[in-house]
Amino acid sequence: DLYPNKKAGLVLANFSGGQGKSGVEDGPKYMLRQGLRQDLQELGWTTSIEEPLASDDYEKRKETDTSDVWGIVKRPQLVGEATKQIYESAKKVLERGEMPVTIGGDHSVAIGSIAAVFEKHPDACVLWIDAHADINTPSTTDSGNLHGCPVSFLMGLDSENTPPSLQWVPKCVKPNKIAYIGLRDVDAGEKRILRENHIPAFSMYHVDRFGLNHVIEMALQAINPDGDCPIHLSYDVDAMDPLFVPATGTPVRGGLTLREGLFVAERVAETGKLVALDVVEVNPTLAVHDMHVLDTVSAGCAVARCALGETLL
Ligand code: Z70
Ligand code: MN
Ligand code: MN
Ligand code: MN
Repeated sequence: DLYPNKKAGLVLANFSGGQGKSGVEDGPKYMLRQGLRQDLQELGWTTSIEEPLASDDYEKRKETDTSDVWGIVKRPQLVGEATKQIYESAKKVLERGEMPVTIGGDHSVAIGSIAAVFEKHPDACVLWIDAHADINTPSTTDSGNLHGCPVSFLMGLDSENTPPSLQWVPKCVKPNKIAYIGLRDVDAGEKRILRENHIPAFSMYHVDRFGLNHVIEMALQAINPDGDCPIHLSYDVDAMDPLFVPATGTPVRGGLTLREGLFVAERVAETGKLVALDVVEVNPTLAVHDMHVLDTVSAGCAVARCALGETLL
């Protein structure tokens, strides 16, 4: 069995402060209502639940605290506090020997989960599945939204311009320890950062050019050449095409098909090296039909099931 222990800690990261739209904080609720926990238990996983954000009303603070800005950067205090709580929860999960499965929320929540994973597994690597690179720094961001910046903090890029509330984030991810798949909406400043740091980044062009299977092999080869490193899979559902995942904050056409999106998770499961998973950017309120909610939430749950071994025979 690729996952002999089969214990998962679901970290409910119901947080929207890394971007402007509300609704993404309801992702965890919808995925649980869809039956995620039972699904994983049917696959043989024992599951626990962590609610790192339960003791404060982050949505209320998002609406009311207009002074939480740092230059162009929006809500650094809120994001700093929420991600620190997520970090503490993910650490607890890891200390119990369980796999943190962090359910977003916007992608800033990966600051917490990835920081925790690298504390436990300093030799880990990150596979970042996304239409976006999320590697802006406070100096390069045009939007000021911190869900577009998590990777830069985790890498310690431009650390002299890190807002004080995010200075707790360990600079744990080296440029040869993260690879991207699915990119198609990358800012000019982000392209420069990817290029200058030689970060392995595979866009939809590469998926079309080489096929997804080969792209995954190249990505894993780049960050995990000997195949022995623990893998953190950080999965933004907007990597998949809005045909299949319409209810997300920044849909970009021309993405992975549903099968391709699940294949990435299946292939990672097959390595037997997965130690943590994020599923983020499910925003049920951005659906215009009930079918859009169902499609998106179902796709998010399917990513989690596939990553935890559902389709391996
Ligand atoms: C843009 C920014 C982003 C997700 C949008 C977009 C970032 N690069 N990430 N939606 N998931 O605002 O920095
Ligand atoms: Mn809400
Ligand atoms: Mn993202
Ligand atoms: Mn994205």
